[in-house]
Amino acid sequence: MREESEERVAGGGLLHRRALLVGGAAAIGGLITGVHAAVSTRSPLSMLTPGAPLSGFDGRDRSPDGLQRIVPDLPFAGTGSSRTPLQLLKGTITPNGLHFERHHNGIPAIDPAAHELLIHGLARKPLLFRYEDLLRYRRETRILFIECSGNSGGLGAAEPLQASAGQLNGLLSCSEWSGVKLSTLLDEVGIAPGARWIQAEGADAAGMTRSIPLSIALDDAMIALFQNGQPIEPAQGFPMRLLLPGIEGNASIKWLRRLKLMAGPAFSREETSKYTDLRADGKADMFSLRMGVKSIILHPSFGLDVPGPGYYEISGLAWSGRGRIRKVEVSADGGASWAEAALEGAALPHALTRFVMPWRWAGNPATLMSRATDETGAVQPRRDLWLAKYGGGQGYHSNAVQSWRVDPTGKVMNVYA
Ligand SMILES: Nc1nc2c(c(=O)[nH]1)N[C@H]1C(S)=C(S)[C@@H](COP(=O)(O)O)O[C@H]1N2
Ligand SMILES: [Mo]
Repeated sequence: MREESEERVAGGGLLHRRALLVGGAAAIGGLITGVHAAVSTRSPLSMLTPGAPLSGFDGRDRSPDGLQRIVPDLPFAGTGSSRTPLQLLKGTITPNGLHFERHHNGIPAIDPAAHELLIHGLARKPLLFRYEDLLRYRRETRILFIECSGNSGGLGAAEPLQASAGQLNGLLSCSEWSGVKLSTLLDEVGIAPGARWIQAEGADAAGMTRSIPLSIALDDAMIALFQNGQPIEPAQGFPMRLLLPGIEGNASIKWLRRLKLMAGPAFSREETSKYTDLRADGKADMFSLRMGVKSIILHPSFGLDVPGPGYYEISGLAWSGRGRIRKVEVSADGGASWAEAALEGAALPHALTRFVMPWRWAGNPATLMSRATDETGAVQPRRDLWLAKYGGGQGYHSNAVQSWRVDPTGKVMNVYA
């Protein structure tokens, strides 16, 4: 696509918007990437030393309004996770300073001018892309959630944990992400015959690697560069991360430096020893990548008690790795009866959707539950049915219904109903 195919639509150099479809500035303004990779996979410094520890709020301990990530006491500063205080937020977007974090060896400090993304393996023409190259490609912008597959793993505990909704479920955040479609870059390198998987590697000291099927990479995978309008945060993978809509967070490799086209998966640590699902029959499922349909009630919830009988709005979030939320039902009698909640705003695919249910509380003990259904018809399972599918200790992909008990004083507790 060069000048001959450009169509002027008005004076002063305006071009038909069709020009955007062919790849943006990178394609029209002349290919500025296309440095043929002199395949050097020498590890950058950021891979050789542990990175910085979990952030507080924007690196500070506490914001004036008390909003901060939920940060645990950890024996090792660089590995672990902080959580989004979901119960204190409205709407569906997570402010950048409150995005949950999961680092396996800290946050690397990466100079965007020195960072390169290599795409190689079963590629016709392996290429290195600099950050500034990627900025020139046609961008897409999507609102997407990221959920760690270890989120809500505490639901498997023998006794219900008494902790806030964010503490229990806050390995979940949702942002507006802008970046380059991975399929655009794969088009440029040219996929060689036999390529079926892509192995992605981060430039952190964990050298995180995950394999994803090529079908996902070609469908809706993105190289994210912006998070809610700003360059993505260091904690979220600055200068670039892989972002796989609806897929378990672990596979969205941060500080992305390498994508290798392969015939099969790499069977890395994170897809064999970790992030597999032990079934009740003793076998383990690997590559169970898509997150299930799920919802949580955030208000009322543990720590957000009900002051006294009266009118309230039960509110929470629902989402699914398989697309849009179709409906959310709420029960106030422990699952004996259910009714459909209102959805706030449009239900976007692979994004958080807020639900609201009006509630007149008479002051009797009440057990609140929510149950989401997605556009494929999948329904969030009951806890006992979910547990029955798995062997002991399973903590990944927990999407079972959670219950809050409101006692006559209005105190809210986590219960197994
Ligand atoms: N390079 C790299 N990518 C990574 C990780 C990591 O430790 N290193 N953690 C993964 C895990 S387990 C999750 S859940 C998500 C978390 O993304 P976030 O920290 O932006 O919330 O990043 C994934 N990508
Ligand atoms: Mo994770």
